Amino acid sequence: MKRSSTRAARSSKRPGFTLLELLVVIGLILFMMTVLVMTIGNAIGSAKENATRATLLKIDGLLQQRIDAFYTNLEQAAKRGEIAADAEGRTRIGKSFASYLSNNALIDLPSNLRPMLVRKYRFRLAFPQTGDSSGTLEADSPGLVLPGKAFAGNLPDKYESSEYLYYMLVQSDFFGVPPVDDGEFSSTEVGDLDNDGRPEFLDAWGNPLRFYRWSTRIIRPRGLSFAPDQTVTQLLVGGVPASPTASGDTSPLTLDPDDQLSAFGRMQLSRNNDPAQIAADFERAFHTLQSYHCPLVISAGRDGKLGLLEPYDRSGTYGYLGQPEANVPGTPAYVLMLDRVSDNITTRNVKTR
Ligand SMILES: [Ca+2]
Ligand SMILES: [Ca+2]
Repeated sequence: MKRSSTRAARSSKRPGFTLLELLVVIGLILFMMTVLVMTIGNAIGSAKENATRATLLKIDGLLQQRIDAFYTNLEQAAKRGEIAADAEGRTRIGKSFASYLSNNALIDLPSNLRPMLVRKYRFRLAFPQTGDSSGTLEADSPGLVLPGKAFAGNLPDKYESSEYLYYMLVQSDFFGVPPVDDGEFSSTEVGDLDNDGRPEFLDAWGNPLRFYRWSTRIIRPRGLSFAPDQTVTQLLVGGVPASPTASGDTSPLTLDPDDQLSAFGRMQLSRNNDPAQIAADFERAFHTLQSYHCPLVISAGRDGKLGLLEPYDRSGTYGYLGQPEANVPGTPAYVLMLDRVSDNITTRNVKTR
């Protein structure tokens, strides 16, 4: 009797699961669900990355076409003597830049270097990234008001450079290059998220792209007196040789493509002037001296965080040149900046990723 009751007790336990078995099963299910969710999440993430890459490649091609048109137009203007006249005549560029240089340093600028300033000034006007209409040299686009609401009273925002990019490619005739048909871009690539009547380009996560005309602070986040930051450069600007090929060679990152001999950068502009002040003035009007640059269109990537200051930022922080949020390697802020920047997709790393 005792024996059979033990057997019955045993057999009644058999069909059930022990607590341990249940926990193992629940654990397995949770693990599989996590893997599934991560896989789906990654697939969606990669699809968005690919879509953003496609948008950037398209924009890059159209932008390059307009940059080529700009330089062709410039060469023609130079042949007609307009560039030299512009430089010599101290018209727009002469007046504007000279007002930045104390003691009218432009007078001491050798005449062969003056056309370079005219080129940079015209490039600035042709490729605006902010819309300050105050008419000062800081204003990228004096007189240019985009279709849509007027600028008056509008504070610059993160949409602005992308709106200008859209205007350049889709809404304006650019040195003989006709505007692109707006059907070229899908409804997910273009939007007006800030409701100001001016469309902007978006990445696949719905964030505005950013446009930097000269990205010299990405190359030199600490300014002219420090060496270029190879880490940030490699992450965002592909296709630039990172270091000298032989000792004694100049790093390509320290060369202005408009001034391969660094004639302007090395020159003592005026005997009475402080070279550091002139470098600061040049950076305020154009970009960091003796630095590689290229136009850059950037998506903040999957995390939606740019890691760089905004293209409209001219508050002494060099956002308009792509200044990273932190610039001293080894600090926690720098590590955070690298993390934010590392998933960004740009027109210059899109092919290498
Ligand atoms: Ca808008
Ligand atoms: Ca990011």
